[in-house]
Amino acid sequence: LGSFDWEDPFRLDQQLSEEERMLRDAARAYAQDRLQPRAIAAYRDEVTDPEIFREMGEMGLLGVTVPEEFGGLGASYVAYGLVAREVERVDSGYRSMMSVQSSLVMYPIYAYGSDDQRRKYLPKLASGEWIGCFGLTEPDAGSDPAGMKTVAKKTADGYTISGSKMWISNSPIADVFVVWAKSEAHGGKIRGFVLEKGMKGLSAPKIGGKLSLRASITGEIVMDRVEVGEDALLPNVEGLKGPFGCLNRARYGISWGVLGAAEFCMQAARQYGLDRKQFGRPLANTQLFQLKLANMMTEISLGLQASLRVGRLMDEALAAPEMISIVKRNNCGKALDIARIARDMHGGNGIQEDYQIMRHAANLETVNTYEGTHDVHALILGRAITGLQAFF
Ligand code: TGC
Ligand code: FAD
Repeated sequence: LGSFDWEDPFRLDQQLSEEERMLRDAARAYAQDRLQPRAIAAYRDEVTDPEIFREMGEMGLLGVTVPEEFGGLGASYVAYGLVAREVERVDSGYRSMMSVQSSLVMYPIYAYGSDDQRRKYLPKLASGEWIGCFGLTEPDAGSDPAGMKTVAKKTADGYTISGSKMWISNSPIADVFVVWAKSEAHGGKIRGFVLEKGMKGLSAPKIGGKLSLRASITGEIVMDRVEVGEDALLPNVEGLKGPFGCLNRARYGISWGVLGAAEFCMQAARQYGLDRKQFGRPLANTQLFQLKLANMMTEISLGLQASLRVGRLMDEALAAPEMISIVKRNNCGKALDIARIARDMHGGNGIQEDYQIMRHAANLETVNTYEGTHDVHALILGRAITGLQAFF
């Protein structure tokens, strides 16, 4: 029989390729050396440093799966997941910045864009010189994006886009906006457009007062008859499967990311329990404390194996969206539970910023909601199980 490592119960490490291990280690070193020292203040002061995109670009962490000829690494989806886990081990907001740029901006330009669009945008997004955002959600269309009101009207040489998007990560500092609108010229079907900062009628005010994900800036996208040429249209996709194709990738990345945050919380709770004595013995020497740690380790290790399996299937183009719903939903829900319990295990210290647990717990509230809420993913799975859709 083999030995047991509580930090890697199912020997995930052995299931990775050499290239995946190297990228994971580089991402961990960057996240710990460069992001960790900034995270507490960035969250407290609600500051998003655009320089982080440049740094991530230099490290090759933007567009990990995009081919090298467009500035990416051409690496596996498993590698992308491993990067998300390392970045989110520090803060979900930093992972959000990275995954929006990679899965929600670079991916659609790569998968649905023209050659000109790929050449124009991808290298600068990969280097972090340009920052991207993805506008799907609207004030009155969140879980139900088919209800969007943003509209593109045909003009002589392009389109006029009007509408507003809500809760858009990166938008106030974005150079490139991938937005989804109902296009009158395409029978009202949803089409993607690439807009650029500075276009007349385009603005992106910041949403203030967030008590979660404070290191990642969030805003609106307001489009007041923004005029674009035909070259702004993403030519190769039509309908909701356009944005959903991007969401599949981002949701998958999140399934790894949240487990990085959960691992941080579990490891901190374990150390706290070993160091802190009450009733004459370490807290970790009590049955209740050990039960909580055992539950955490079990959920994290099962979640990692599931994400690895889905990632391998993605690399073979065999992953179904429902598989992604399972890991996005379960890993987010479990990570949120783990962070809340770790907060409790730290007693009063658990609410103090230096311990970093409360920040993770608050962040995970957002991650459990965006990219399809916990309940919406249950309905996607319920539909697959019963053949009956229960959204309305
Ligand atoms: P439904 O009838 O199910 O499907 C409409 C069309 O879309 C296709 N489709 C998919 N294609 C690829 N991948 C998927 N996962 C797909 N899901 C659906 C489907 O085949 C169909 O195609 P066609 O050709 O037949 O028209 O659509 P519905 O309107 O009934 O959708 C229901 C529901 C609830 C599943 C869906 O709307 C949903 O997932 N809602 C959640 C919305 C959401 O996730 N929003 C995310 C916004 S972006 C974000 O949060 C970024 S945060 C990032 C960060 O900061 O990290
Ligand atoms: P609603 O859809 O109004 O849901 C409210 C509640 O009702 C939830 O509990 C939900 O599960 C439940 N509910 C909804 N429908 C049903 C149903 N049929 N049956 C039962 N219960 C239901 N969007 C983008 O497009 N781009 C971004 O970059 C982006 N970044 C974000 C960053 C942050 C910090 C946040 C908070 C959100 C972001 N979002 C982004 C938006 C996010 O995707 C939405 O908030 C999410 O999809 C939920 O939509 P909603 O907030 O309108 O909630």
